[in-house]
Amino acid sequence: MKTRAAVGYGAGKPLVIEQVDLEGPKAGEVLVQMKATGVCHTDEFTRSGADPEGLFPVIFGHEGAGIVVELGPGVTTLAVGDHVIPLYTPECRTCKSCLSRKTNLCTAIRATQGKGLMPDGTSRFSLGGTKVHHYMGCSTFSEFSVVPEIALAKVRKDAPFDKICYIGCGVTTGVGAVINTAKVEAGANVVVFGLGGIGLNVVQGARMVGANMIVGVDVNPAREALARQLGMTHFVNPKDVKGDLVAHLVELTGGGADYSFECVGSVELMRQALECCHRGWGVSVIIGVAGAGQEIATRPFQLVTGRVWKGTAFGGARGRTDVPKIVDWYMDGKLDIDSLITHKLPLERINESFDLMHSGESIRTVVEFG
Ligand code: NAD
Ligand code: AHE
Ligand code: ZN
Repeated sequence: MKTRAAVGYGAGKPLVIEQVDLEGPKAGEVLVQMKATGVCHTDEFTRSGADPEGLFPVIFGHEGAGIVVELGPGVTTLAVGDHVIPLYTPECRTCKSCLSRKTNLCTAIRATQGKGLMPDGTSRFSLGGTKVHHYMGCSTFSEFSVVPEIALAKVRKDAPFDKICYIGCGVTTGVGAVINTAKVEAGANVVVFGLGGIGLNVVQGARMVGANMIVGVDVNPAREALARQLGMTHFVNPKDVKGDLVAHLVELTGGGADYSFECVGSVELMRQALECCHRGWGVSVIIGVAGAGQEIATRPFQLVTGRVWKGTAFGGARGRTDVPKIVDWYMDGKLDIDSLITHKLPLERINESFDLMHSGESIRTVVEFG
């Protein structure tokens, strides 16, 4: 079949809308009609050429929602017509990682996924006979995509696609980082670096669990109002701080953050996020992803004196189990998604979403498939 998709041909190049050839689902795979997709900073990270795993040509997108239209042989847990959210972190429930109960990082298909391929080592997408890569196992910037069964969360049918697509990455990552990775407790003081599509979900996750201070740090002053609406109690613009930002945050939080989160992708901020944590127990969670060749650094003294550095992917969520619950939280009014979706575009204008991201105008742009 043919599918309308935004194709990335090379680092830094605008995506091109094409009619791409798509093979049907093979064993254990499912054909999904995408109804909506968010554009995450990670799509832009890879499009820009910063991702050491980046491959071209490729169909980006990993924050989608859609409907099952065809099942490959052996698929038993989904039916045609089911509403689904693709998962870049699958949940096979049988690999060593899934069975460990210590991580959400299912390893069943990570090797082929990282090469832009389906689990059998081939791509379903092609153009004029040339292979086009899948992206993070999802490729949601295509009206139709083939996704492994273990990488699809079945969700309720009354939830709007143009909102719940965001649960496919940003919402789950931010809220999950608070609940699953940091396990923030009521009364804790939290510092969030970066109040974009991820950081604002950390803020609302921290509010949900009853955090005391929720300090937001961002160089964009326009982020303050929405962050306060979601639960931020204090705003710090590093450009307005005279002297050292870390010292300022330690003083503001009465000795340091119990938990901090880096939601930008800057190795300098990752260091500041760790060092603003409380001596003896502060935990800093890295969410942002940094480009090829970049490394984090701190004095070992920071860890010797009890601070803990952690990282999280997809907020530590087990997608097939947790994503349907997060959809329920949204539908029950416990999570605000609507305020964070600031822009909507048709697929033909998807490149504008990257401009909106860079100018700081958008939190999330959602592309709807008409
Ligand atoms: P975004 O562009 O929406 O938000 C980034 C925010 O950081 C913006 O508000 C921007 O103003 C702010 N910022 C930039 N420089 C800053 C600085 N020096 N100090 C303070 N604030 C600064 O991006 P996003 O979609 O929220 O993604 C954030 C990061 O998280 C990216 O690196 C993305 O790739 C990563 N990410 C990781 C996961 C994961 O599972 N670990 C999931 C999704 C996204
Ligand atoms: N390819 C990058 C890694 C990027 C990365 O860490 N991705 C996150 C999800 S970001 C979603 O917006 C992730 O899931 N990581 C776990 C994994 O297995 O990739 C690089 O730096 O090589
Ligand atoms: Zn993402």
